[in-house]
Amino acid sequence: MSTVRSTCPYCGVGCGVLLAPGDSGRLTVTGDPDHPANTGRLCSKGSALADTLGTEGRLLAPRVDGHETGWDSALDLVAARFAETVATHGPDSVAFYASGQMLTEDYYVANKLMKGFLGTANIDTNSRLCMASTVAGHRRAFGTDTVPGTYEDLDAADLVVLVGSNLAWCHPILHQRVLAAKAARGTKVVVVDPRRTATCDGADLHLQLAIGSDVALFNGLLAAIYEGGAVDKAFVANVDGFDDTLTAARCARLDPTGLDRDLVDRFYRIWIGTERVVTVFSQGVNQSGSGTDKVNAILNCHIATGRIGRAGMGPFSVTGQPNAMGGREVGGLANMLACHLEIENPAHRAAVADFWNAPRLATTPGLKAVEMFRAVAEGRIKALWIMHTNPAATLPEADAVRDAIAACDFTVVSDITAATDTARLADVLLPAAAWAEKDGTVTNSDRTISRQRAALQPPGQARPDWWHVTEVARRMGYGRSFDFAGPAEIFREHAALSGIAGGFGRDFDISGLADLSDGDYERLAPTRWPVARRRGGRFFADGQSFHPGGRIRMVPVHWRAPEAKHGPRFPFRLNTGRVRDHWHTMTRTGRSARLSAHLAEPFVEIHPEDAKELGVAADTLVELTTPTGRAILRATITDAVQQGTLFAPMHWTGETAPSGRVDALVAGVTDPVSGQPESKASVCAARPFAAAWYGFAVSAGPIRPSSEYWALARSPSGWRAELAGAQTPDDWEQAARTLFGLPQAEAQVLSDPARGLARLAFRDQGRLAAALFVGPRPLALMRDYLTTLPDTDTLTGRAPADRPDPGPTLCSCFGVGVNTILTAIETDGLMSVEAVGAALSAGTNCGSCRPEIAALLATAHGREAAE
Ligand SMILES: Nc1nc2c(c(=O)[nH]1)N[C@H]1C(S)=C(S)[C@@H](COP(=O)(O)OP(=O)(O)OC[C@H]3O[C@@H](n4cnc5c(=O)[nH]c(N)nc54)[C@H](O)[C@@H]3O)O[C@H]1N2
Ligand SMILES: Nc1nc2c(c(=O)[nH]1)N[C@H]1C(S)=C(S)[C@@H](COP(=O)(O)OP(=O)(O)OC[C@H]3O[C@@H](n4cnc5c(=O)[nH]c(N)nc54)[C@H](O)[C@@H]3O)O[C@H]1N2
Ligand code: SF4
Ligand SMILES: [Mo]
Repeated sequence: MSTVRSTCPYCGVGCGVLLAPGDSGRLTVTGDPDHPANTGRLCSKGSALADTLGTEGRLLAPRVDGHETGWDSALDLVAARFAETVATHGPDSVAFYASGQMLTEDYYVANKLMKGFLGTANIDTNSRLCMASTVAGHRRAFGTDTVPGTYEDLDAADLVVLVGSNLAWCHPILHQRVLAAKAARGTKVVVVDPRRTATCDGADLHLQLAIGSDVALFNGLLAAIYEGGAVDKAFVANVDGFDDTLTAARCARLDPTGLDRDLVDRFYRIWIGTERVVTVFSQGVNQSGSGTDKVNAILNCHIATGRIGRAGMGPFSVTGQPNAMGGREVGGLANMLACHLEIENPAHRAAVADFWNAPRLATTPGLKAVEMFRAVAEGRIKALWIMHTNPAATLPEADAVRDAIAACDFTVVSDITAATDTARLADVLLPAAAWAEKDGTVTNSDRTISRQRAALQPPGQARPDWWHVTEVARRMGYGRSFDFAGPAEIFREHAALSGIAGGFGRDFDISGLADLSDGDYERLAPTRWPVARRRGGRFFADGQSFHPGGRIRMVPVHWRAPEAKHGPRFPFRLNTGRVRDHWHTMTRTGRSARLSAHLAEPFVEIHPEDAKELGVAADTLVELTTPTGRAILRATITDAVQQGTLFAPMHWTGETAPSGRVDALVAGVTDPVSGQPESKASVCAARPFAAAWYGFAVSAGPIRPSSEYWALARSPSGWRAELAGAQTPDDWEQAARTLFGLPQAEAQVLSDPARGLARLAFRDQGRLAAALFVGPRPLALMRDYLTTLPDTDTLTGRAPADRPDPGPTLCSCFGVGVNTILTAIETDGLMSVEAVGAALSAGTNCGSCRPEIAALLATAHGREAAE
């Protein structure tokens, strides 16, 4: 095999990668120097992609009711049940729940089958939880869902404002581009986030506003733009809604942001005084009961100043998933048709029906994600197909969603593994080919279409997602319309349909690619759309929109408080989001020991004053309750969060930490325009979890915990687990044997029941098989050291004298711990991130940990200065 060019399957930056055979047949993954998104760089997740490949844990054959079967019987069953359900209960009794991680070709056929042939628009996607508010905001302003920004704008900007975006952890390569611009041209960086994040470390200003108050902040900016005489009158002359929008912005009496007035004025002055300003926004904006209004509040400021669609300026929604954009292009949302055509527009419908030769095209919008799963719960949807997403863990009110899927008459899940909260509930499981095993295209945040290419054979019977869909379509009698030999054919059809959309004056037109040969498709280089026969170039600088009449619209918006209301029973507001080294429900990143070392268990950030009042000590466990669910999480006491607010990451599931399923806590409240859930502002109560014991386990083999709290992760020599329970077991040795599945192994037990301490080691043929440490309080252990011991012949609680405790891993590429870095800073007098890199290599590969190293330097030198 020679080197294969492909695209990273994680975030919407869409970095190019090179796949090449490495030692012992393992694939190596490096950055593609020729890809415009990353020019060779990769973040920690991209750098560890090779760790996540391999057949362990993969779903290798179709399963019906838990039993392996062949493709024919599984596909026949799916086709028969969907056909039967439509025939008996009508088209709207079936639904498809898709994903912004599907390839464009997979997505296109799923959308075509549902909307064109089954006759229902009940196909929605996890992008509803992700980008829907941006889509709705763009459509209100521009008449279509067009992202005006490009990555080059970040390089050319003099001010980058990051609103509700933890760019350093969630789009690390873009963050590095912003920091490079800062170094090269002095670009100022402003972060607008209720929480202090790693992104704030490289920022000039952090506006730590109250959760949900962004509309007020940007309405204030619009008023200041007007009062400061910064309106671009020539541009606004061709804009609708200016006066009403300004009036709405200026009528606010209240300031809900909680921000210091001087700080806000400084921000307004910088924004107004800097022509080249890019306002980047992400989930802190979208995932809100007023998400669409937040989007328009931001767009309004750029439109009023004419700072849009020109080099170095514009509003810029950065997409989360690798193909969130592609999904929007094919019409993966329940309220879109295809190629940015509208389901409510009869002319658009007629054109698509004609192009597809569709027997019964859906005529009205379908159910959006949250409504869709409510319809499942109520039995209105009786057959459901879930592809490439894990809704039982990631939709709000996740416990109710889990129950709904379990109770659904017929559920099909296409996944690469059977070990997910959703796959465990399926009637039929279809094995999917994974990244690096399949071909297709994805569109990144700046509209660049890139190829994903296969470098490996799919294991067992796994087949690509597009094939699952077309085979079911064929069995339902639609073979002629789904007779695709491969992704290239699907892509050509999609590109041709986009030409029809272009004929209607739509933005998404890639008809210039409709005649690619298979060879051209194979070689397709990263290409930014539009690639039209009619027109190309940038959008909106000419003041033209896609509304009838062609004028851009400003939209009057008013601040509203988050939907869920505080009260004495639920006094906290719960914010949720992501960590640096994990991807969503961890079915891939969780397989990598180095990615699991950065943050190995679910946690909740809680302000020191709140912790004191609740009696929560550092590293103890906290029980959170909301009107919809309950969770137990590790307390991280920090003033990064504001008093009265909590932050918890979304990544842990029934597989990795059943009491840490954060979406069980999140209310199913949605934005009235976009239907996107308010995932960052649930009301919540907190109290200490009364743990009788805390434990830490390492093992060469699988660990099977059953205590009230547990969190499982991969480690360099097998597995590691954090444990805690409300009741102390009578016999630790018996409990540990069950935990490790080691009924026979030779045990070494040290226990001090009076003090609640126990230490157990199990040996197998002289080597350490597993060990368990127990204490009455959170355990101070050298965890990163202990995780290296299973399968060796040592066990001491302490690191050997010649091997100091490295502390928690910060740099996952080189496995460098916090203590190692702090010691080097102190003993070698290191002053900069570069100096730390030169001494320890930390931060010199992917660079994702550089903000955290900078924070360590600041703390260490701050401490010295204080001494
Ligand atoms: N490491 C990693 N990277 C990822 C992903 C991953 O799982 N892991 N997932 C990808 C996906 S799909 C997505 S969508 C993106 C998400 O990327 P981001 O949106 O950057 O990530 P989040 O952590 O969800 O949320 C961003 C910030 O919004 C803030 N926030 C909460 N409420 C408000 C508010 O009312 N106003 C403002 N201004 N801010 C608020 C939170 O404090 C948080 O720091 O990341 C992508 N990249
Ligand atoms: N509380 C809270 N909840 C959130 C969010 C938040 O910020 N806070 N963020 C929301 C956002 S922005 C998003 S995007 C969602 C993400 O949520 P999900 O999409 O539900 O999470 P993933 O873990 O990415 O799920 C992807 C699934 O696809 C499987 N898979 C991997 N590769 C393939 C393949 O090639 N084919 C198929 N068929 N399957 C495959 C994986 O094993 C996994 O089960 O979560 C949302 N939920
Ligand atoms: S920034 Fe990281 S996760 Fe995102 S595409 Fe690039 S390498 Fe992949
Ligand atoms: Mo997302």
